[in-house]
Amino acid sequence: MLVLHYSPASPYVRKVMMVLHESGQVGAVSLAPAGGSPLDPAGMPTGLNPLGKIPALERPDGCTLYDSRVICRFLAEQNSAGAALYPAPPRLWEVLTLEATADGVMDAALAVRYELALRPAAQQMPAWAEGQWTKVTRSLDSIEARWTGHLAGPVTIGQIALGCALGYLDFRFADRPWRAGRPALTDWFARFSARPAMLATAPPDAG
Ligand SMILES: N[C@@H](CCC(=O)N[C@@H](CS)C(=O)NCC(=O)O)C(=O)O
Repeated sequence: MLVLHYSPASPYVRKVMMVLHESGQVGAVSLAPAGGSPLDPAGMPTGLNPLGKIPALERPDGCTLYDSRVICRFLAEQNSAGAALYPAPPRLWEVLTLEATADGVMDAALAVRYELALRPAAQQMPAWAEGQWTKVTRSLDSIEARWTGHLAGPVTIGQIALGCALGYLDFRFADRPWRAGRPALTDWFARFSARPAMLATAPPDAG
């Protein structure tokens, strides 16, 4: 059986879980809890992913796959519902670029979280964190202005990544509201959040 090294708080893991739900493959994967950070990688599957990151998908008869983009694509190729998440070119290139933008939002937000949560206050660099946050806001503005057409049609990996990125902002950055001035994204996310796959993969309470 496939084993997914996993944390319910990770937005990248959530992408993988969303693909499993949307393509009806939840039962094909068992979950192995993992957790950690660059400062504390002991709970990470470093023997399987030398980068020490999750998600990582262990295959009984092949190499371990890592990076959510690789895992999602692999899982999507297992059946037609999964394959539909990746439309044919030329639309594919736009869908993959939307996914890359949403992943970049997660990367920048996670960098801010690590800076604020892991680095001692006296060593923090607010300008660096704000520079990362600007990547978040600039990307959301770009999606609001130019990408809403891609949010209207059937679900794609781009939409899944965006849903996970916005869910992560709500989960970790409630003090930095992203909805103001972005009515199209706000409406879309409210509708997308009602999908069974989104409800089933919601992160735990931030606490
Ligand atoms: N590009 C990777 C990013 C994965 C990632 O950064 N995951 C975080 C958890 S949210 C992690 O494992 N962090 C631990 C670390 O960076 O050492 C992907 O898409 O899978």
